[in-house]
Amino acid sequence: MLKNGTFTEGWMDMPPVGNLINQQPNGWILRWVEPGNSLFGAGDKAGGVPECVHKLAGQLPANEQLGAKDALILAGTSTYKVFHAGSPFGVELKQVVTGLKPGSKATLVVPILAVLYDETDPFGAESGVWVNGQGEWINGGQMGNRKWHRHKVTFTVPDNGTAIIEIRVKSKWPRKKDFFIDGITLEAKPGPETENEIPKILPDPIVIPDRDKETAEAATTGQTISIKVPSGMKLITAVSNEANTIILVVPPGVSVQKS
Ligand SMILES: [Ca+2]
Repeated sequence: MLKNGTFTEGWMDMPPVGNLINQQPNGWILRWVEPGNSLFGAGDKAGGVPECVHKLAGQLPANEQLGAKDALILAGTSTYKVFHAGSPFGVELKQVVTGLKPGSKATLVVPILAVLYDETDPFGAESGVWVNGQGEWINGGQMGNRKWHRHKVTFTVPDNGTAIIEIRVKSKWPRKKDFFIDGITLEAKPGPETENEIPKILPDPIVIPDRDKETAEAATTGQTISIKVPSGMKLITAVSNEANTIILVVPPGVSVQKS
């Protein structure tokens, strides 16, 4: 099931970027778009690395506490904040949830609040949520200023019982923007216990909305390779995004011969 949707279960410090030490919440994979790179496939580029940190209740004024009028905390005693004072940026939080009941319906809700600072461009800030590649961006004009927008994704759990969750925020202009994320919930049914099941190495689609999708689609399709596996050994396959490349992982003591 989903881990640490409340941002109360600790974090790991990321390698410093200058003086900045970002916090990767436990249970999540944090990444940001490197300055100079496209903001998730758009024509706009990141200009800086934003600060990605937990804000604890004690660091917020009374009106921003849990349950208060302008609450920035929706659950527990902390909230997750992503912000930059003057550079475009893009950030992703990702989590792979396994062990869900195949074929069942599940609902993910991700509340995100943007502080727009008098931004006039509705696309100046955007946020979005994807599950197994399905989802969409919502722009700042739709989100509103200092309002919790609850991204809701309802999906059918695939055969592998897995939900790849991707939460993204981006700021397009060299102007100040803050995002707060908290109170993430996944309503889902657990799958049957699978003690001896062969683990599946999952293809990671790295959902890239819009334009840079073609990298994934460039892979050659319709080809078959054959591989001979010694008896007593299992074969596990996965799909990668690398075109024209076959990656073979073998146990110790096994050598590979290319025919
Ligand atoms: Ca929280």
